[in-house]
Amino acid sequence: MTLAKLREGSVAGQGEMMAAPKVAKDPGLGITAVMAPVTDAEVAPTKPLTGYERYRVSVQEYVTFHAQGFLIVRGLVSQEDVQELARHSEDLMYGRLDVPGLESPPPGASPWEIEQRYLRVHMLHRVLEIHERYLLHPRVLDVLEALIGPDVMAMQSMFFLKFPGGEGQGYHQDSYYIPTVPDTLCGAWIAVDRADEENGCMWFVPGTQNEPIYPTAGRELANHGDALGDLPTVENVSVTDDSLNTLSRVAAKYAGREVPAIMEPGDVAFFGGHVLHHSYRNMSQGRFRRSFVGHYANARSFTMWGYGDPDANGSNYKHILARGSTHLPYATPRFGTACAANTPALRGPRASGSGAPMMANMADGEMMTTAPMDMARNDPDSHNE
Ligand SMILES: O=C(O)CCC(=O)C(=O)O
Repeated sequence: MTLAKLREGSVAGQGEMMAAPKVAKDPGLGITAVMAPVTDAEVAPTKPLTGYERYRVSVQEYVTFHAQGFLIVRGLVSQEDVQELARHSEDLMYGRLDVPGLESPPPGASPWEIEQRYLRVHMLHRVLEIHERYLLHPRVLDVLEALIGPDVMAMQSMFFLKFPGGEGQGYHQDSYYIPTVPDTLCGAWIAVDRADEENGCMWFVPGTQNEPIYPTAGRELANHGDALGDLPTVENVSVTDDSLNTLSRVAAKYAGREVPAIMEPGDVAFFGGHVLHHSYRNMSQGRFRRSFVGHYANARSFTMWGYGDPDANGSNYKHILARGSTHLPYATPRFGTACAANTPALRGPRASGSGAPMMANMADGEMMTTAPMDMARNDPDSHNE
């Protein structure tokens, strides 16, 4: 992957549409993607999850997510889990794990050299149990179930190791990279370290969740087809220089509204696929800004995203059914992390998932018939009689 390619937006930053090699790495950006195929033969038996208290989203949280395009749920992930991710990040950096596609540090490298090798790694849930487990973290899925569910598919994982001095990512919209139809994409960003202005936290532009997805040249039809008559193209999405990245002009319509997502370890930011966001370089002297990020969609959304597979029947079969059920194909987690794909109790709505009562009530919904016409039906006064 080259920086030029990133600028074109064809693979930019979200690890999609990556071509044939099993491992792709751009040394300049420190982005590594591992694209291991999954076969049924490799799928491990289900490991039940214990010890997680279900998180139930409040009405206010739901409203906030829609009103500002993102929601931060404080302390959603335990400190124990965060510490596991932090320890794991050191194992990855220092080459203590044998991960296909990740090179061990060269002999004699200094800690500084070792820690600067990777800005982020992509899609390791296909090769490491711990990444699968955090992509399918039950409390993260609890929130997604409320925001974009009840049926949830887990599509992408990224582990940011943003070291002091590590680059940011310019304005972008995630659904540009990961289109789904209907468009239900949502990211979940788990803070491993405190993230603030100094070490390159995320910034969101509330209001932009109502904007369409702006295409780059050559991708005009990718998200909205030709339904929007005056949709302009943009250039250099994800590039940090705002004078090149013309999505910054969309952000400028919301001047004064942009906010930093200041987060403590264990806080999780949920952000929809349309909201404009970006991050700056890590300007701190010695503070990492590590985070584990998953991207999800409603499991009933169709997608062709992933690995450059031109299969017109979609790529849903490659993405894990995390919660609920779906009429579309889906994948089962390779390492057996409990989720809807391998645990009937989480499958719903016909099983016992939280979608069950919802679906049952749907069947009972009021019928709107055309005759006989009841003129008083929508007249508020008629109810006072
Ligand atoms: O963590 C960052 O700096 C950027 C992450 C991001 O933009 C994303 O996950 O979509």
